[in-house]
Amino acid sequence: MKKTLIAAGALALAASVLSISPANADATGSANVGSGSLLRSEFRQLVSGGGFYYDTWGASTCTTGTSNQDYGKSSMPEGNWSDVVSFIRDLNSCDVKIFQDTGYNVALTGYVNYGTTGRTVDDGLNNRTSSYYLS
Ligand SMILES: [Ca+2]
Ligand SMILES: [Ca+2]
Repeated sequence: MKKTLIAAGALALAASVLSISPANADATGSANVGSGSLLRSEFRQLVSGGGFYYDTWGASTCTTGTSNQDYGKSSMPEGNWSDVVSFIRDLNSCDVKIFQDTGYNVALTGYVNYGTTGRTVDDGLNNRTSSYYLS
């Protein structure tokens, strides 16, 4: 029984260290995804809002409300962007919902309006995003 508890504790510690220091926090470049002339969202590599960007483009503004998705990206291989997002801004009526894993698995937030100026992601969510929806 005691051994089991120690093992569980070690596993929990390892998991918390992994979430603080993901294996892949460095993008290799900036990326543009989606199509159209309207910028819908911009992710940045650094908590300061600097570094490489990952921009999502669309042909129209996002629709009112968040009951439908206006865009979804189930993985972010462009520029090695999985587990890189530190700062988010959204434009043209879009809000952003980020997920920890590819395929929209493990939601990290509901839809958030980060605004056109943008801001750093909430505590504990740095360098974790691997898929996202815009609505
Ligand atoms: Ca980052
Ligand atoms: Ca992730």
